[in-house]
Amino acid sequence: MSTIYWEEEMETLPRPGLESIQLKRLQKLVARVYERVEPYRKKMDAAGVTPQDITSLADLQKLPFTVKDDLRDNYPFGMFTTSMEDIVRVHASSGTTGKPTVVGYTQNDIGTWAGLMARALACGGATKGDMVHNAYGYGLFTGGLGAHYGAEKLGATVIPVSGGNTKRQITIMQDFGSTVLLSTPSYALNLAETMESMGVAPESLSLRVGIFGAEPWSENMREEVEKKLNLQAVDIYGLSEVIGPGVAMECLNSSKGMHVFEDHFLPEIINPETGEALPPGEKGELVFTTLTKEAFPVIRYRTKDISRLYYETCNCGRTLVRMEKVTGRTDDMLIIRGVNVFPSQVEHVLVGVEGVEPHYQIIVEREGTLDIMTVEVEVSDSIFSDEIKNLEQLTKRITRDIKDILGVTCKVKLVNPRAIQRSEGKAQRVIDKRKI
Ligand code: DLL
Repeated sequence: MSTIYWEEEMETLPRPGLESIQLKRLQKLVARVYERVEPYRKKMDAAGVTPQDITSLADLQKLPFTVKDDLRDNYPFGMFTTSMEDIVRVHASSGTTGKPTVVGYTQNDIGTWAGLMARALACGGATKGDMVHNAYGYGLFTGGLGAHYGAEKLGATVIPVSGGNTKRQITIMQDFGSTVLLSTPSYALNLAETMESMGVAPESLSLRVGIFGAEPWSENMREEVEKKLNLQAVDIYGLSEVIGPGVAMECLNSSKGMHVFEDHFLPEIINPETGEALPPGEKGELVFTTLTKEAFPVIRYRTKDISRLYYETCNCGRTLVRMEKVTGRTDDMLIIRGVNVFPSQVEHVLVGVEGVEPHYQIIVEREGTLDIMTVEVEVSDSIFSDEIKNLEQLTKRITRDIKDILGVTCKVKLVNPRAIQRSEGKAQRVIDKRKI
């Protein structure tokens, strides 16, 4: 398939040209936040850095990081650069603890975001002629409205279906001829399963591409969703604090992650322990500086997402750096008896085992001083009706694979088909009872 661009000139700009745009935008941004946002000014003063000190992109490292707590401390609107009169929309991310993070947009920001999402959709192969089934949640979550404005800007037809009411969604897909599905990967699986229960064959739908994101999903999960929904699945990344969906997007040719829209977002990878910047190709925590946002720019925002950056030009022609698929967050990582475990690694193992379904949950408890990890996973209908012996073998096989691949001993509990709660947005994969 030939490459589809939304803004070809920007997406294929040779690096020197791109970097010069980035530097100009960065300088403007730093001056603006220093003047208008007290928390930024205070931090920069404490670090002994002024806007005039930013004379090259490397000078970015002189600036202090921004973390979620900075946003919480200034809840709800204390980090906005504009007066509330100029804010036309707010969104919020819930998080698991504490107050939500509130983000704001001016009219220009909404336009920038729509352009970025149009770019992302085109990067994933969507065109004006598509029927876009938008099952990201509408509301305070940025997924629904963010994708909606982008699909409209692209000129596609949007079905603003949001999450939930799954059977009705399938009827809509059939009747309206949805060609592009936008949802979380876990909700895509939920849709696939419901289709099966309704006797709807994936081949009878018109779906061509699925643009899935907002939560980590393994390569095995990609294969599973592609098979079950008869489409090509591509990854989309974003976070509310940076803009929402549309920060980075996988193209149809890439085997190496998602293109970061670098003319708007400056990425860095740092060592999460020391804060030190890491060279290209090394794995660490992703940090973003927004270059074009008006209402709520962020400087060196620590995402806690783990990734790495690849600077080689992609064979799609885009010169934009690629970020590796996010497999976990620094705060997602479970430490089980000294071994680091990411839920997506467990998923990768489970989805590769025949007889189990890609529905699972990880429960972590503490018995005395010992961490106990239990992996609950659903078995398929056929296995479930088999003899006990098969179930025992399956349990042993999964326990062994997890031990071999992750290096951790866990308990495996096979559960009935459909015993694990289905997601309508982001799936809850881990219940850590040590924190309750
Ligand atoms: O999840 C924005 C979004 C909506 C992205 C729709 C893609 C599609 P938040 O609710 O603020 O924003 O959550 C952001 O979700 O820091 C990652 O940990 C995770 N995340 C987002 N996209 C991906 C992805 C939206 N493609 C947090 N792979 C981020 C893995 C992802 N994790």
